[in-house]
Amino acid sequence: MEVLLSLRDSFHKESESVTSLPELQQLKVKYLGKKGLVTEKLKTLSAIAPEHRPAYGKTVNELKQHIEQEIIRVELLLKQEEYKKSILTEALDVTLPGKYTPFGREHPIHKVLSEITGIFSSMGFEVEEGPEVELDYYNFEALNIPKNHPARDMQDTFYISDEVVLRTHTSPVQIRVMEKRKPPLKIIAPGKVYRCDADISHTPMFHQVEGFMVDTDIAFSDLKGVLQLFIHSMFSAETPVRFRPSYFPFTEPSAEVDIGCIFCSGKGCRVCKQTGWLEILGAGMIHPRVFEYVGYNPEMYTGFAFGMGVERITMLKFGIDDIRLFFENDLRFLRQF
Ligand code: 2NL
Repeated sequence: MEVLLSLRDSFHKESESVTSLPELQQLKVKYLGKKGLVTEKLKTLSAIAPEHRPAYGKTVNELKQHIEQEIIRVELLLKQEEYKKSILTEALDVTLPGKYTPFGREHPIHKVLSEITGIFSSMGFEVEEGPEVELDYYNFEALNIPKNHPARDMQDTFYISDEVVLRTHTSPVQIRVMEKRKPPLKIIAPGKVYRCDADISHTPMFHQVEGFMVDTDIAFSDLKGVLQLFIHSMFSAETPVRFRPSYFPFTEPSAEVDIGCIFCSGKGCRVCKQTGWLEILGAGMIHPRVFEYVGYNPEMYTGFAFGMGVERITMLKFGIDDIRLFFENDLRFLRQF
């Protein structure tokens, strides 16, 4: 019994000096482990005189339970200590100034692209997209651009193979839509296009919005009305608009659309080359041969189509004279929009 009492004392002395959880674990093994000091005492019960055994056994068990409880208590204390320490050392100072994270913003080209599609959406046009790597058939053939047409020249088109190109306009999107669906259709096709060209007014990739409308009796006057409304929404309701005869293989008749120069109000300046007018769009009535390619009866349907370069419109809108600024990603330029 005295041995048990001194075991209890020595445990208390040791447990008081424990300063970490691993040390406590070692102490636990020392007393309660398989070969622990208390466990040994239980194993040697048979060496005790039979009349003392019940009392001895009871005391050993009480000692064991006491040590178990003590270990749990000390463990809790140590954990609390550790937590307090971690609060002090890992504390987050909420009064420190935050790290500055600059906001990004929409690229000017994409802003204008969204504005253009927004105006046509409000007129009831649907927005369609299509592949940038396109078959020669959709990019040229079905648009009535013959095999020997200058627009097909190696200089202008990025060829992937004999039959595959990077699209040079978004018209192929419209051909694909017409192949799949029957009129009436009012569609715009915005997106990236590619031409093998690079100088102060050309980049190998740029953006276009094309659009078309097909039904049983669409007239040139519909084209004029839609484009005039677009221009007045995009620039100002007072902007003069002029339709000038032109030529595209996929429209007949064709027109180029000018607006009164927004820099000199038509008086003549460097930007409009003293003409008082700026060209912003190409358009026309869809060529009957294009309708034949997509399986529409040209006797039954008519339609108009138009195309514009987004970079060009953005440059005119903001008075930018070098297209390459859009692609250099100089923040001093981009932050101005
Ligand atoms: C321009 C001129 C134009 C079209 C694009 C078109 C599309 C189909 C059928 C007929 Cl599917 N035409 N598109 C028509 C006239 C002009 O773009 O100067 N673009 C920047």
